[in-house]
Amino acid sequence: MKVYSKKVGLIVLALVSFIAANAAAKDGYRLWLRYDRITEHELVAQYKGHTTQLIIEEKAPAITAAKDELMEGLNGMLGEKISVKERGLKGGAIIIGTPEGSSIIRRLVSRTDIRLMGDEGYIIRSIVHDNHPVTLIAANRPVGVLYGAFHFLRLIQTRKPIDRLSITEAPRVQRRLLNHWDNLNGSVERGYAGNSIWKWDELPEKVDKRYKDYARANASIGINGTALNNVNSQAEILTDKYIKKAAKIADVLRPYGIHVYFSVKFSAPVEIGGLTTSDPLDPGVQKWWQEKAGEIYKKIPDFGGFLVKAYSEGQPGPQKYGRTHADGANMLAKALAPYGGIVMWRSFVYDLSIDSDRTKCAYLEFVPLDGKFNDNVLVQTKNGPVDFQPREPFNPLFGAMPKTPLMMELQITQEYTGQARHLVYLAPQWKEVLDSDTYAKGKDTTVAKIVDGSTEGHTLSGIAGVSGIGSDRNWSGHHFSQANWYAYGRLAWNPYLTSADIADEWIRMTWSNDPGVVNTIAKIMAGAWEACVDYMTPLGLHHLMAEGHHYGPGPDHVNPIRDDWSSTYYHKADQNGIGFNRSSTGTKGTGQYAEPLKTMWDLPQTCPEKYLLWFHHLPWTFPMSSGRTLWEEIDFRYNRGVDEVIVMQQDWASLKGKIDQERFDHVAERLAMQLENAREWRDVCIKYFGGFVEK
Ligand code: BDP
Repeated sequence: MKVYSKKVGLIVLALVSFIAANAAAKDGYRLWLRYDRITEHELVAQYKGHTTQLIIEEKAPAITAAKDELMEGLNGMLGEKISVKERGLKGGAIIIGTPEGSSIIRRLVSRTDIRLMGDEGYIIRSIVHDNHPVTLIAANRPVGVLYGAFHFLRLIQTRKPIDRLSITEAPRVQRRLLNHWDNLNGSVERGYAGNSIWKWDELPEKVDKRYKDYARANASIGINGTALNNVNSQAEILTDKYIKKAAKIADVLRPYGIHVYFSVKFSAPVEIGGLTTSDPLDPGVQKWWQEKAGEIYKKIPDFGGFLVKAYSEGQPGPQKYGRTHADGANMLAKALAPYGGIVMWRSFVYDLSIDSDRTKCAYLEFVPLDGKFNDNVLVQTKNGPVDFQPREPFNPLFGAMPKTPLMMELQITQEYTGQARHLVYLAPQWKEVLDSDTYAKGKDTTVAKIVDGSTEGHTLSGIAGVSGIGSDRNWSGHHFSQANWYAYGRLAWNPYLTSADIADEWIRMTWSNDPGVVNTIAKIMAGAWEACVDYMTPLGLHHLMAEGHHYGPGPDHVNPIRDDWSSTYYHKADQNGIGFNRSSTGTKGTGQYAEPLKTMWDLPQTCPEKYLLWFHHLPWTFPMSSGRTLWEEIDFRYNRGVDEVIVMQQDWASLKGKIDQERFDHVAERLAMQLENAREWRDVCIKYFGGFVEK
């Protein structure tokens, strides 16, 4: 009887923990840090052989964070509590630490080797010590140890061997930021996953537990900075009240190596400082910003700096006082310099009085300022010259400002790519830009090499992703939008990774290691972006979306206020043809690119078809490489896009029963919506453009 009840007890216990694990597994909250129990027995035995104990001598917050993560991850995946101690090897051990804090690390890893890894890099190495298998995770600074711990966990999460490791890793880009377009009232501009996760009204008294999970997720992919508020900024973020609130967030993020930044409003000295001017050359204004910087650093000693959208889309800027972007940026940079802060000054400007072709404006305004920015200023530049369209050629500023570190801005939130309703894996889009050769300094001067600073030897380098994170339980709205957050972080760390490799990691960590599941999801993700380009804006078309929400199609949209907020401005379709002539016979936009791109893109015959209507206005009968006419090709692409979504849907359906029902259903529902939307895009655009074509 006793035996029986013990058995029942065990079964109940097992059932309860199974249900608990599954409840947590289903809603997507844990992102790619799921740490579910590994069921392959042989693998478990192998992993356990290397992970019976964790040896740590240091107490730095980032090392404690690494310890907590390793314990949670290993316990979760292997089902056995790892013992943590300071010394005394027995069985397979993981030893983590820095040469400063750990005598064992000092003994077992050469200082020179570690030094090479820089401030954030790490070494993971398998050795045999005292006859025990040992994994060393060593770094110069505690945060490197934390990054190394996440890497080590990722190996197990993706079922890689861990017995003969020899890994050295260091980030290629120095500042790897998320930009939250979060307003202080809790709303998120272009956010599709609920409200802001920053609960300003509760802070500083109450600190939401979610901030720590946010920090863990970001640290796991190497993100080391976050601009907390919208680039369309409110001056209040700089008041004592908000600095105190932000300081609380910074306290939670600090152990995870994440620095807090503010988007600031250029008119803040007038709006909240009681001054009559915000002129950057005015000594009173300069003093105000210097004092403000002092106040911030008192409460947030590792504050990162300011992000600024100036003189763009109604935001105030130095131009009001007859000053330049450089005058404005340098004034702020001077205020931050004593504390090591930086300014990220955006180049997202398009004043049509400078040029009637919007894509040319930023170049014309910023290139003359090259060399005029202070050392702690980055010019933050969107991947393409319009605005995060499904596909754009790279922004011509990349390569055109050699003396200035250009920070690249990508959009994780899917403003123009179906928001949180469409499954669109954006890493291929970002890779297309990063891998683009600018030819700025001869062949193989890729955008990635400009962004990481290697082309000109800039030590300051940066990349920013407009966050898609919100208060939704699954953080990103769509389970697959999480992949864009993940991929962004991995590419920010190393822009030379491939989108397929990143997808493979993410799928294994987020969905399953079952090869069938991995292959199917990988296939869906690999084609998703091109499908979206096909059903929204094929062949270089752009900015065809409906106004305001930027979601559905609106090729006929004409904005009465601004020409360049109209779709017709971009496609210029008429009886004679379609496309924006930016060639030397048109706006001369191609002239902003280096040779041989300039010449190649200038002629429709040599311009890649993916950019054809971006640079050229062509007759509907223009012959395409497929043998079809341009009009037939447009029609073909729109239909192909829809067909691709149908295939994505079928592929997804084949996963039924192989992944948890809750996430399966959620994605299936969204795919149905995506298909409906794709058809709408096709039908509306084909009907509208078809109206111009002579039948
Ligand atoms: C556009 C968005 C707008 C942003 C702007 C920006 O529609 O909400 O404020 O970019 O980047 O994509 O400043």
